[in-house]
Amino acid sequence: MTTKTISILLATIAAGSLMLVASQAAAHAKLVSANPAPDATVAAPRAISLKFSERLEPKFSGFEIAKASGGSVPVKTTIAKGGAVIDGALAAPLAPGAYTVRWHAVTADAHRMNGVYNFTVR
Ligand SMILES: [Cu+2]
Repeated sequence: MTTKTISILLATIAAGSLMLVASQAAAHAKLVSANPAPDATVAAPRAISLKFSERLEPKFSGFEIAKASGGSVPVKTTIAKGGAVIDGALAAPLAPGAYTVRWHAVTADAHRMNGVYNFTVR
């Protein structure tokens, strides 16, 4: 093999693995939208809702909410069977301040994804 042939071969392999990564990523749950939205400042929400790109496994998907100043916030999460939305019901409206949402989502292919975002209650 010439050096040119080898470099073409390597470029082909690199392109192939990029495509593989892209197709695997497409099968993973991504956060599509949320209410309150990431980095938003909102009036005290009664509920928090996260929408994903894929159907989720309800047993293994959910989220927690923490106050930036410390301490977690009780939230009961539910997912409709075959659904891509995690709904979180709050026992009480949130007090003014900064909050962090930590979500975990498992899709039908058993891949677990995690994410974190913040919002502020005015
Ligand atoms: Cu996956």
